[in-house]
Amino acid sequence: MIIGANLPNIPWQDRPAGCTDVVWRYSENPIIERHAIPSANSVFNSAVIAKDGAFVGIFRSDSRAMEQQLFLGKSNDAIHWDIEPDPLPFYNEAGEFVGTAKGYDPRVCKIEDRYVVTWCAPFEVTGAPTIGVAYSYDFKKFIRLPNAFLPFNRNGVMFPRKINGKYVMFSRPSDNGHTPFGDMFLSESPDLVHWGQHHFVMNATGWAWTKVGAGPIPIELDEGWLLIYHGVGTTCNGMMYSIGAAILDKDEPWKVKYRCKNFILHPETLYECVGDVPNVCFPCATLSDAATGRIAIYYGAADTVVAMAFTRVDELVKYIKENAM
Ligand code: BMA
Repeated sequence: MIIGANLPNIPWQDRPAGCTDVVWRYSENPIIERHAIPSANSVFNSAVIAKDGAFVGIFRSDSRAMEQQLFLGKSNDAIHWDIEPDPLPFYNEAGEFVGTAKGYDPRVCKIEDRYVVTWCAPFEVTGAPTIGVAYSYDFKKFIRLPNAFLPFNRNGVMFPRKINGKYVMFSRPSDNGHTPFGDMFLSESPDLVHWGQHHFVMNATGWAWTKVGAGPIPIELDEGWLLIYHGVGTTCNGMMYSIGAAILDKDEPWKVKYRCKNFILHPETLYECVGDVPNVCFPCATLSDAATGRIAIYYGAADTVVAMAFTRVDELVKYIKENAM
């Protein structure tokens, strides 16, 4: 059902005995502690991807000066990570250094021969949030492209192949703060620089009554795109970030075929409910194995650590359909 690579070495645990949930947590969570980088106060919403039989990633850390920065990491098992101590340097297409990676919530997408990183970047001069774009051929040198959109925008998430000849990216127009609204849109580009032809995808509703934003890179299935996303509800004590799932049309991915009315993971454990920002599960990546249908979901917990959860594609698709809105 997954159209993608066979990755037999992704992390995996079977559903624990007695658990009936469609998504279950890794027993050794969190996999990355808050001080995994020397300068870090926290390491959380981060992106990982398979490369050459092993794994690489872009990690979000808030320093002890609360600077939001991105760091490169590598791993042989996608559980234990070696993360560089210094933030990721960017270069322009002429090869000149143009500064280190500032911002948050990275996603990494392999598309054709490039790894494309999108993240919430401060717009020049104003520092307002927008979508930064950079790419690398080798995960060593990263070339920064112009920001994809005007402020204010967050949760820029690419599709892993061109659709109808265009690059496609989700985004979530926002405000300058802790946005109390937000629907998901997607935009098309011929070149990763010029973005337009915008489409509405889904709104905030149900358990995600405040806002929604795309999560990991969508997973291609035979019957459409599996979208895992975050959704937010606001309570008298602040926002709760949970994880949701939907299936989008293959050729017109702004068309939602099924959207699950239940969240698939909600902050429940200590590491999700206690941290710098309590009650946050924020997914930024998956690893999946087409042969077995196994999916490992990587999510930031309580804006403090990185955690992992598992599901199987056939069970998740069945659950989405049986519980569609
Ligand atoms: C969002 C982003 C995320 C964060 C979440 C909860 O606006 O800043 O990085 O996980 O808020 O604080």
